[in-house]
Amino acid sequence: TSEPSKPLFTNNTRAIVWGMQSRAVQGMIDFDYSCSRKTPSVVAMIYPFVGDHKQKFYWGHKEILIPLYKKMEDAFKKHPEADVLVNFASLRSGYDSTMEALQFAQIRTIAIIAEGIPENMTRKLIKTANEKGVSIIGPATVGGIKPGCFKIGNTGGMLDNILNSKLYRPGSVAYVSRSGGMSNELNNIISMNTNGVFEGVAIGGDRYPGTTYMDHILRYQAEPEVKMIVVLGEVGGNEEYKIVEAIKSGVLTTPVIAWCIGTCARMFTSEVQFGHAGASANADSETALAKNKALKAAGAHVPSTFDELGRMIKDVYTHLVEEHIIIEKPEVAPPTVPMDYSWAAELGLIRKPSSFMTSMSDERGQELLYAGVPISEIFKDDMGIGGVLSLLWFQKRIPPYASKFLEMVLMITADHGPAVSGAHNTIVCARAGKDLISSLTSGLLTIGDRFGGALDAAAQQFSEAYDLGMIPMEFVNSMRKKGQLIMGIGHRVKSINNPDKRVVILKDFVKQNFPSTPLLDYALEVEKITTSKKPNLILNVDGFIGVAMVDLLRNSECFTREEANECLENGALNGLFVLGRSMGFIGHFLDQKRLKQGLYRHPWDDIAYIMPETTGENSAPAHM
Ligand code: Q5B
Repeated sequence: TSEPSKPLFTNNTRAIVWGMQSRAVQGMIDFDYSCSRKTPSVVAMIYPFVGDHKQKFYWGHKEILIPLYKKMEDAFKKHPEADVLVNFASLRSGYDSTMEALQFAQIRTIAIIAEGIPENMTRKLIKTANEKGVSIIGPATVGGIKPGCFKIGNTGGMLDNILNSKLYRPGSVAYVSRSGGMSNELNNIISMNTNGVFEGVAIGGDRYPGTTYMDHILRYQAEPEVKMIVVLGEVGGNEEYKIVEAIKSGVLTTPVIAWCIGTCARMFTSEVQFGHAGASANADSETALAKNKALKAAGAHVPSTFDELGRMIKDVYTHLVEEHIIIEKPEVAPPTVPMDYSWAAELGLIRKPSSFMTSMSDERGQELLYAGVPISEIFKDDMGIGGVLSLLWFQKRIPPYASKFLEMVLMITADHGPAVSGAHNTIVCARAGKDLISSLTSGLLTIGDRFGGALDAAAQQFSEAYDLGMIPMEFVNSMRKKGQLIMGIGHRVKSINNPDKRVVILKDFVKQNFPSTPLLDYALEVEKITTSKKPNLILNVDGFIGVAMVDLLRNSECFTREEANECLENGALNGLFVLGRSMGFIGHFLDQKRLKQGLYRHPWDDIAYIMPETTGENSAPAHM
C-alpha cells in the first residue's frame, strides 16, 4: 500500500458494509458504543438484491436507521466520508464488488471476508489496490479490530468477549495474525497479560493476502502508542522471513513476540495441509519450525511452545513497564451496552410475564405436539379425528369408543340438505360471487339456539333438571310455566312418525358402547311427554348429541366432574355442530360454483308485501 504508516482506523472512521449482514453490523455498532464513539461507524449498507430502504439498529438504547443501497455508486456518493468497505460478498461476487469499490477515490481500506476467491483474481485485486493506495485486509479473514476506534464485522466475537478482553479501549500491544479464530485467542491472551490490544489484524489464510504481516507491522511501529508487537505466523509461505529481515536490518525496532503455528507438522509422515489455503509447507524453510528458529535468531521473542506465548508476552510487557516505556493508566468502565432481549433470555438473565398462555399445541420443537402428544404417536396409535379433536379441545386422550362417537357426530352433522338456514345462507352468498371463506362464515353465522346451536343449552337444561332430581314431567311443566322452549326438542320436518335416522344411528351406538347413559335415558323420557303433545317435539339431533356428550363427559372416567361442567359452561358442544356442518357448507359453496349458479334474487311471488295502512295523501300505497 502507498501510505503504510498512516492509521487505517480512527475513532471517527466511517464504513460501508456490503451484504445483508445485520447481526455483524449490530455487533460493529455495539462495539462503537462500548468504545464511547460519538457516532456509529457503519453509515450505510449495500445489497444489490433488494431495493433502497433503511435498516433498523440499536445505538445503545436508541433505535437508529441505516440506509441500505442497491447500487454501490449511490452509497459512496451519499456517504463521501466513508473510507472503509467491509465486504461480505460471497466468493462468487467478492472479486467484482471489490473491483467496483476500488473505483471510488474515497476508499482507503477494504476488508474481504469471503473464502475461496481464486488466487489469480486476488492477485489482480491486490495489484489494483496497490495502484490506488488502498489497503486490503483478507480475503478469507474475520477482519481486525482497533479498540476504541473500529471493529471489522464479526471480529472479537460477541460483546461479552469484547468486554472481557477490554477491547473497548486501547492498550499498548498490536498484533497481526493470519487466522481470525486465533486472533480471538490473541485478544484474550494479550488482555490477560498486558494493558491490552492497541490494534489487531487477521490478514487471512490465503496464499496471497491483500496486505502482509510487514504492512501492518510497519504501520504499528509508526504508532507512538504501540510498544510491543505480537505476530502469530503459520506454516506455509515466506512472509515471516520479511520480519526476520526487518529486525536484522534495524527497520523493525519495536519488541516482537512471535510464534508460528503448525510445529506439529513434523509429527506427520506426509505433507500436511492445515485449514488455511496457504497453510502448507512447500519447502523446509516454509515449516513453522524453521520460521520460529529464524525469528528467534533475529532477536524476536519466540516461546518454546504456543502454551508459553502468554507468559512470554507478560515478561516483555512487565519489562517495558519497569522501564517506564509503558505507563499503565487507570481503568475507566465502558458505557453499558444493553443486551439483546433474545440473548438475555437465552442466558436466563431476564424474565417477563407472557402475554399468551396455551395448553393446546406446541409447534416449536422438532415435532408438533397436540396437548403434549407428538403427532407421530397420534398416527401410530391411530387416534383418528376424534382423538385429535379430544386432545385439542379437551386436552385428553379418550378411549376408542369415545373417539368413534365424536367422529360419528361429525359425519352425521356434516350436512342436512340445502334448505336449512346455514346451507341456504352459504348458497346465497356463493351465488353473490363471494369466496369460500365468506360463504362459509355466512352459513356459520346462522347457527344458534334455533338452528344447530342448541347442543350446549340442551345439555345444560337437561342435566340441571336431572341433577335437581326433577322427574321428566316436572321438567316439561316447569319449562312451559317459564314460557321457555326445551332446547334439543322439536324439529321442523322430523317427527315421531318420520324419525330422524341420524338420531337412530347415534342412539344404537351410544347404547351399545357408553358405560352408562343416565341423561340420555332421562331425555328420552322427556321426549315421550313432548311427542305425546305434538309428534314433531322429538329429541332432535342437537338435543341427542348434547345429552349423550354429558353422559360421555361424566361417565367415561376421563374427565372430573369439574372438567365436565367446565366444558358445558364454555360452550364446547356447539363446536361439534359447527365443525361437522362446515363440511356441508363448504360442499354447498363448491357445488354452487360447479353448477355455475348466478346471482340469487328471491322471487316476488314468494314474499308477502304487507305495507302499513294508508291515512293520507303522502302515505305509501297499501299494496305494491
Ligand atoms: N314447541 C326446532 O320448531 C324448532 C318446542 C316447543 C317446547 C320446544 C323448535 C325449537 C328448540 C331449539 C332446538 C335445534 C325451531 C333443532 C337443527 C338442526 C337440523 C335442522 C333441520 C339440521 C322447530 C310449534 C309448537 C309451539 C311451540 C312448541 C316447539 N319447540 N315446546 N319445547 N323445544 N326447538 N333447535 O317446528 O302450543 O303451538 O304454541 O326451537 O332444539 O336445527 O334439519 O332443519 O341438521 O340442519 O317451527 O336438524 O322446536 O315449531 O316453533 O312453530 O312450535 O311446538 O311452543 O307450541 P317449529 P314452532 P304451540 S335441530
